[in-house]
Amino acid sequence: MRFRPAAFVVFLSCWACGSPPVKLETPSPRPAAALAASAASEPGPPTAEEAAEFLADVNQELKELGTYVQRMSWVKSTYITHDTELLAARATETLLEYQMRKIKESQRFRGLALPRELQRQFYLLTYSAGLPAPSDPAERAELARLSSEMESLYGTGKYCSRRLRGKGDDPKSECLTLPELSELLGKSKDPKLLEEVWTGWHSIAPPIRPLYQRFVELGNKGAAELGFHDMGEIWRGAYDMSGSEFRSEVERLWKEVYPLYEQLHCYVRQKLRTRYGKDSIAPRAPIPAHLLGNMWAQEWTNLYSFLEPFPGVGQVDLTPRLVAAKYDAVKMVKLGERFFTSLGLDPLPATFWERSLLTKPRDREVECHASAWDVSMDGDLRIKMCIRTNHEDLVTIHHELGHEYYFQYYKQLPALYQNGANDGFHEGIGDTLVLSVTPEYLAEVGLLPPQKPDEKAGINLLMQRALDGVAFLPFGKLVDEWRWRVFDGEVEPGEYNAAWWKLRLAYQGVVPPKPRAESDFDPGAKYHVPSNVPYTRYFLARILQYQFHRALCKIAGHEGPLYRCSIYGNRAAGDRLKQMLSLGASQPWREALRTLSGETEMDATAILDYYQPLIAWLKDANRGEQCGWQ
Ligand code: X8Z
Ligand code: ZN
Repeated sequence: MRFRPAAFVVFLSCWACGSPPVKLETPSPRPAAALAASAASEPGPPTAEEAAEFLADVNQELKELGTYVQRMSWVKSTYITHDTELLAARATETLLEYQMRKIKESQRFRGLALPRELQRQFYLLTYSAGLPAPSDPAERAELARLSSEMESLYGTGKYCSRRLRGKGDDPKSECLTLPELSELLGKSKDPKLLEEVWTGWHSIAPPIRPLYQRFVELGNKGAAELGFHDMGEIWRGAYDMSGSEFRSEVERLWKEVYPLYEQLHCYVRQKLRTRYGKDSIAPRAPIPAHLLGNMWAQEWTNLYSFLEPFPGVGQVDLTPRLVAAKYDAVKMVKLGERFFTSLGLDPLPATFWERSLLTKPRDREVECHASAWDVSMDGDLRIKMCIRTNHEDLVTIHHELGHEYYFQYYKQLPALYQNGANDGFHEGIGDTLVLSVTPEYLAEVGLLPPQKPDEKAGINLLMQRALDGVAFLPFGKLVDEWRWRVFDGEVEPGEYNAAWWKLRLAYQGVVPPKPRAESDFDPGAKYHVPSNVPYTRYFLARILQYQFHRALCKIAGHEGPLYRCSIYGNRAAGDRLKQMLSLGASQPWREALRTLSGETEMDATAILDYYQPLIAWLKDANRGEQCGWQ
C-alpha cells in the first residue's frame, strides 16, 4: 500500500502497530446497550479455533479490499479530478466500514486464552484504525469524502501572483505549485520574495480548516465506538506499550537530543543575522520561519552553501554533480536501487519501472508529495514522486526505496503483519542507507572524484547532514503534539492556529514572518495533516536511523568515526537488514531491533555519537552567543 498516505495508511494503518505489551491500555468497555445488542446475535462462547479462522479471513479480505482501495487511490493521486476524488472516497468508505466491523467483531475474542501469534494479530487489528469511522453510513461516507477532498485541496493547491510570473517552471504562468514555491524558498535570498512565497503557500490552507474540524469530530466519534477516548489514543497505542508510556518515551528522546538542536539553531541564527541584518533577528529571538529554506522550516539543507563551516572544502552538495552527469529521474532511482542491491537485496521488480510515477506530468493534477506504494501487498511496488535533479530528491529517493524494500521483504506475511515493526522503523530504513552515502561511496559510483579523508571536509559533511536530520527533530515531534491535543479536545477549533504556533515556537524556535490569525490554518499547509498521516514516526525514524547505522557498521566491521562508515557492498550488513525487514510487524518492535542491533530500546546515543565532532565545532562557533530563544 501506499506508504501510505491516503487509503491504507490512514484507514488501515496496520503498519503503525505492535503487539500486546506488558501494560497495554485497553479501550474502556463498550456501552452496555451496544454489548447487549451484539450479544444477541453472537453464537455462544468463542473458541481459539474460531479466533484463528476469523483472523485468517481478515488477512485474506484485507488484502483483497486493500488492493482495490490502493488502485483507486493511486489513480486519484496521479490524476486528481472531481471524479477520481469521489471514486477514491467511495472505495475508502468500503474499507472503513469493513475495518470497523471487523474490529468490533474481534472484541468478542477479548480475554480468550490464545497463542501469542493470534493475540498479536488482534492487537494489530485493533490499532489499525488510524481513521476510525462512525457506524452511521451517512457519517462514514462524509468522513471518507472529507478525507479525499482535503487531500485534493492540498494536492492541487497553488499560489497565484503577478509578481511571481515567470518564476515557476512555466514562464507564462502566475500560478505556482508547491514544488515550484519550495524551489524558490530554497534558493532566494530576497526576504520580501521569501515572505510572499511562504505566505502564498499557506494561503491554500484556510479552505481546509472547516473540513478538518468536521473530520476530527467524525473520526473521534468512530474512535469512541471502539471504546477509545479519541483518535490520538489509537495512534499512540500502536507501539507495544501504553499510550502514556509512549508519550514519555518520545519526550525522553527529545530531551536527549535538544542540546544538539539548540547548538545548531544558535549557529544558524547567528549566520542568518549576518545575511539579513541585525534588525532581522534579535540576539535571543526565534528565527523567522521563511528564512530557513524550507516551507515548514523542517530541514535546512538548502542553506548549506551559506552555512558551510569550511568553505570550499570537500564536495558535499551533490546537485551540481547530478546536473553535470545528466542524471534524470530514472537514473537517480537506479542509483538508489544500486545501493540496496549492493547489500545483496533483490532488484526492484520490472513492474516498479512500468507503473511508478517519477516525474510531474505536465497536463494533469497530481499529488507531488513523495510516497511509496505497495498496491497489491504482493509485489506491485511503486513510487509516486515529482523528481527533480537535486541532492534533496536523491535523499528522498533513498527514503522511498527503504519503504519499497520493507514491502518486498515482508510480502510473504499475512496482511496484518505487512508493516514495519513500528512506523518509525518503516520510515527509518532508507534514511539509514543515506548515512552510508559518504564521499568514499560517491567516488566509487563515479559521482565525486576520490577525496582524501579530511577532518574539515568531515565537519562540512556533518553540517550538511545535521541541517537535515537534526534540524528536523523538533518538527518531527510537534506535528502530532498538535494533533493529539486537537483530537483530545485540549485544543479547540477556535485556537487551532495559535496552538500550532505555540508549539512551533516552543520546539523549533521559529516564528511566522508576520503575526497569523485564526482565519489561517497553517497546520493544513503541511501534507500530513490534510492527509491524516501520523507524524511521530518521522521523529522516531530520525533517532532510529543512527541506531541502525551504528549497528550495521559494526556488523560490517567498520572502525573509526561513525560518519565515515558506508555499508555499501557489505553483504553481512545486508543479510541482517533483510532479517529485520522480513519480520514485518510479526514481532514487537523490540524484537525487531534486537534482530538488527542486539538492543531493545530506542536510543539517542547513536545520533549524539554520530555528530560528536560537529557538536564540538558548533560549541566553539557559538562562543559568546546566547543560545536558546525567548
Ligand atoms: O513524508 C515524508 C516522505 C514520505 S513518507 C517523503 N517525509 C516527511 C516529510 O516530508 O515531511 C520524509 C521526511 C519527513
Ligand atoms: Zn516515508
